[in-house]
Amino acid sequence: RSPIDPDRLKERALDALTTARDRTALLTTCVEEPDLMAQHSPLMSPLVWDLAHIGNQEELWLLRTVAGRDAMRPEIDGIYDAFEHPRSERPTLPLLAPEEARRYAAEVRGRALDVLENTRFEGRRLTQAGFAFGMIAQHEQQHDETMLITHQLRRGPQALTAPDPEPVPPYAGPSEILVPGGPFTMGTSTEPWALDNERPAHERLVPAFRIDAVPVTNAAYQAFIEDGGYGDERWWTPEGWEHIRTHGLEAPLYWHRDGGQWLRRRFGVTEVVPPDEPVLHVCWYEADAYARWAGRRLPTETEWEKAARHDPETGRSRRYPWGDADPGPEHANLGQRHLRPAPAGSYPAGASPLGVRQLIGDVWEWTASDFLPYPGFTAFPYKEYSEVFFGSEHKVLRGGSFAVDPVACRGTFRNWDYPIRRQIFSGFRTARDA
Ligand code: AVJ
Ligand code: FE
Repeated sequence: RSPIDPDRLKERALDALTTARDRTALLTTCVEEPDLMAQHSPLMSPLVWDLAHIGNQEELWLLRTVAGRDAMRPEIDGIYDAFEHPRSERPTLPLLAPEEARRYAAEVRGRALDVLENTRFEGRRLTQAGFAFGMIAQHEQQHDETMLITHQLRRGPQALTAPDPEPVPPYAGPSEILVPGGPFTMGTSTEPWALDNERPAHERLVPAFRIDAVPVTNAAYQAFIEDGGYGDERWWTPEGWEHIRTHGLEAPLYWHRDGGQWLRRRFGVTEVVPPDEPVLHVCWYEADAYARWAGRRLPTETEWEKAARHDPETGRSRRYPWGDADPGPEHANLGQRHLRPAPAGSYPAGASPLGVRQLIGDVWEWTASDFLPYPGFTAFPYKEYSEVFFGSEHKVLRGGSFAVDPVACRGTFRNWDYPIRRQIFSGFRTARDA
């Protein structure tokens, strides 16, 4: 049984597409044209590539695949195929100029809304429960997060602003929470817009473990730095040690020391690193080393999801830590409402039944696990979303960040990246065997 009212799915699809486009518009109008065309880091595409790629994916899935229309501009498909050109090469391609890219994406959207109106949310799997529309809204929001990453990498004056999260009293609850052992249902077969890698629901047996009640904070991470953590080989995997030595890493990305204190650059503004905020912009190797230094370990992906979804009273897995209701502003810091994580201990209304906080939103949380398919996985609707990334090269991140919209974030949602990446909005929490 789907927790989402099927009669409202069309309205939700329209709403999700509109919300995504508003965000895209903001991220691509708050800087001048040269900043849209520039490559701010070889890790990222020019913003104008993301803009037209968003339109091109929407055209491909909603206009051509769902509605059977002909290609509007077949000559640009190759340019916006993420697999044809690596990000570092994209500035050299004959990209649509900003105005042209905007017009193309808007034209696709106009037609896609007609398709939405005329499509029955049933029949073939692509249109069942409006999946294709939900998938495209999620795709756009994922690129909106990618574009925010590019904004953070960009040098120059502040272009984006948002109110800060509400201050909260320092977190004073238990530092870790015992999650009892026993079976747990991981993944989903009922969430209508869940992507292929979240499916199907399946049972896993999880031994009891303890997990941090809140994400690791800047203050805690600074203690690791001050204790010489980056210079002590004992805490690092061989690959991690090699990586930090080669690249001279000694603190999270964007941090620099100024006399006795740590400062960081955040969307064009330099500030003192706030002690109570979840640590941000660490790679998997750093998260893993911190955990070992603390006498702990990263949670496995299964443990993370059990902490987030398992209701010990009913044995059921919830959609979110707080229940089945969609995320509201009282539950989690999502959707670029704020441009930073909220202090540790925020959102008590978003806690899991056992009291674990901030699992959803704030920072993506590195887990110990490789990105692998669930038993019974089938690629849908295309292998290049998940399947080609399965294996030991990528580590799983869970829970979403302040930068991701609720449509692309839930208890089952899986993200992944290379263990060296830290331009993403990544943090972590630690765990240990019970
Ligand atoms: C799921 C965030 C790893 O950005 O590479 C966007 C999302 N896939 N377009 C990525 C995605 C295709 C993907 N991540
Ligand atoms: Fe994409």
